Amino acid sequence: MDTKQTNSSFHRDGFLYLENFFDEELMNLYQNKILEHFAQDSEYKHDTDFIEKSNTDVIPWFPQIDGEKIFDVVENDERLKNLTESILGPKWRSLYSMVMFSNKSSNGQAWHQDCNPSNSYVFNLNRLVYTMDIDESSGGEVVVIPGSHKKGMIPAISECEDLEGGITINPKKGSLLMLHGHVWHKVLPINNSIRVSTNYRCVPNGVPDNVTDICVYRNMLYKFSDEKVIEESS
Ligand SMILES: O=C(O)CCC(=O)C(=O)O
Ligand SMILES: [Fe+2]
Repeated sequence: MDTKQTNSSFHRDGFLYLENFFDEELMNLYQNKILEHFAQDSEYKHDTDFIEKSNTDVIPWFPQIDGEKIFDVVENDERLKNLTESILGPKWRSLYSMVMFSNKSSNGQAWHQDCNPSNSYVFNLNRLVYTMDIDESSGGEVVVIPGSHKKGMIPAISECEDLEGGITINPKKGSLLMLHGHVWHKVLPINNSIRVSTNYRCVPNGVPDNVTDICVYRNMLYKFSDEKVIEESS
């Protein structure tokens, strides 16, 4: 892997998608653990107001907090650490890993930015690992607007009906998607199967741990820790 090239394409586009990054056996172990967990517990954890307003239909799980050691393997992967360091620079920090589960025929995630873009140095990096193939038939493809991490706040719905210039990624099992927290992105509705993704979030040196506490949608800013809409945009 040419880290100079991957680094410059990440900073130009706000994302980097790499297929066949993780081996199949590891992905099977992850997927089985995830399905086992959600077979027992697929209650919504977000409050209903949030689900309705944000149009975000995912159920989170923090496997490392639950002591699931297998989820340390990606975290400790030297290639992933090197790639992260080349993008974020020295002294970056891991925040947590979070599995996101969506039921069949659910809504996916509306357009958003993971955190406020007002300071270009203050952002999170998502390192998304896909343990199953996601395509047109499953639904749940990821749409990203290249370069939008440099364009500030995502436009309110009244400013323009739809956002132009998105590219659709169909993440394959074993792939890695590095996504800048300021980039405008969404997850399309889920069709014929459940959908899971696993995110290893991290931040550059100096960025606070709670950087993703306020998420930016086209209709609002939402603060997770208070479970409150803090600003509505029309
Ligand atoms: O599940 C995905 O593919 C992307 C989810 C997302 O928007 C995020 O992790 O910030
Ligand atoms: Fe996101």
